[in-house]
Amino acid sequence: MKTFKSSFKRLLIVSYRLPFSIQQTNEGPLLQQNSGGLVSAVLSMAEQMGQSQEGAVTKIHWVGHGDTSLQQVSPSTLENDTFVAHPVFMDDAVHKGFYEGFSNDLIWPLFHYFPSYASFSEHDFDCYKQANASFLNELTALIEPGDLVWIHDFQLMLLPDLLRRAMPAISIGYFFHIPFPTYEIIKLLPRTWRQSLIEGILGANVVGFHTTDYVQHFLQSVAEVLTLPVINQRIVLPDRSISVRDFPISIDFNKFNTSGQEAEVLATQQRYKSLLRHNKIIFSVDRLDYTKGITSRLLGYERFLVQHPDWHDNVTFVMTIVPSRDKIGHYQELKREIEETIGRINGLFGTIGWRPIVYSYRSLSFTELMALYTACDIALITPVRDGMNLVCKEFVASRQDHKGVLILSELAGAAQELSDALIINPTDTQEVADAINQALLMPLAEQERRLIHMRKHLQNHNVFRWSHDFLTALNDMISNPTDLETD
Ligand code: GDG
Repeated sequence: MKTFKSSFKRLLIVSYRLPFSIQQTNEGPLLQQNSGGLVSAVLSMAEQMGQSQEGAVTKIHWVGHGDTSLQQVSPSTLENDTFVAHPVFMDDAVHKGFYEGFSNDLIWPLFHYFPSYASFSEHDFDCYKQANASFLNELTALIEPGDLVWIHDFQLMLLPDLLRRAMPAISIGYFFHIPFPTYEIIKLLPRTWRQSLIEGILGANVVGFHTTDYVQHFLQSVAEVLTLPVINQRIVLPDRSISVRDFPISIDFNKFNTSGQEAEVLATQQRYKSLLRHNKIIFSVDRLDYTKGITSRLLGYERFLVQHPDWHDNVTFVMTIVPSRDKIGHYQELKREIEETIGRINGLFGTIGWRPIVYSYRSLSFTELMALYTACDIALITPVRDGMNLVCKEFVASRQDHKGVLILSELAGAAQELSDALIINPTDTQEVADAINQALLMPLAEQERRLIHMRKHLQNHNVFRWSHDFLTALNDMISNPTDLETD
């Protein structure tokens, strides 16, 4: 693992979600740390940043939205060996307009190219501004000279500029986790909104996206909205410049590579294989979301079953959907559509002894997820738009046996890196059906060749490299704020 040489004192992470939640137990409230990608990356940064002069391990401060469970516990509970959490509390109505409204009902659909799902509300934008200001208040109370602030994602686009105005000398990084769309989409936002959002992001010293396409789209919007000069991917302001670059997020390769060998995972995997009568297994797991291309995936599988009756009874599609935002109309509609389609396919093709699709609407434990990654013959990942998509990377990393085929949508950011997958367009039903057939017939030597190539890439480009590269770029930018040489 590379060591990170920093010139800053403390790292402050800011994201909508905190890295842990509170579980109520008989012994009182207990801190439960999440295990997501960002948390792993930041944990490794904590290790790399090493120890403070007093010998104590440097703790990472994390500012995020505080839900009601956090309101009932004392601040001293919100700390463990690695993190100190700083919850941002806000009025319920403001939170609703900020999170459910502006973030999830406008920015999410718009930036994933679903403009017809976007709802434009002045009230929600007002809440978004208030919520970003609440994050600013928490931060300014916390920041000490020499701190570095790393802000994440589309819920906090205004925060970098708010912070820059409050503390002009502070070092700010900003990373955007979803696609940044072309200017034709940004142009749908009212003029003053798009200007505030772009100016908001430009408060940072370094702005990161998953792919070079998103970088180009962002720079195009900067040029259109603010007419600022761009030299070598740096936006030039009178007093400083801002570096805009791609930093493809990744996973903890070793964790997924080794977890597949754990006894509990192996036992679960064997149980699944025998329950599915050693059929070939196609697997997918996604949050319930219209961006994930779940319906077109089902239609591709249905076409495959129509065209290849020889595979009936010999293949099973294990589809897991993780509940998400299911109080929102579009999501309820999507769930109904998915479940009707699954019912129709199982009704059409199923027999007493064979269900073509085994569907569950719940979250999997890590052991179950690993068992399915390692048991399946095909991972079928077909978003119609996805910033990156970590599931496909996790599948590849978990296949120490070099068996299995990844079918991946060209509309996922990950497709730019994982070109040894079978790359498909998810709306092309025939292409999906053909890819399933091709994957089922693929010789083991070809599966191995493709997987080895992708695994090597992910081993070298893991989540630790992602955070290391981002913070190094930020460190360099702060050391040379006006140097316009290529990064
Ligand atoms: C956003 C962007 C970008 C999923 N189901 C279960 C489960 N998961 C875990 C996976 C994976 C993560 O959740 C999902 O990550 P994705 O990247 O696929 O998607 P988003 O949550 O939409 O994330 C995305 C990402 O940010 C990072 O920048 O890649 O494009 O939309 O780690 O393993 N984990 C368990 N059970 C489940 O049922 N245990």
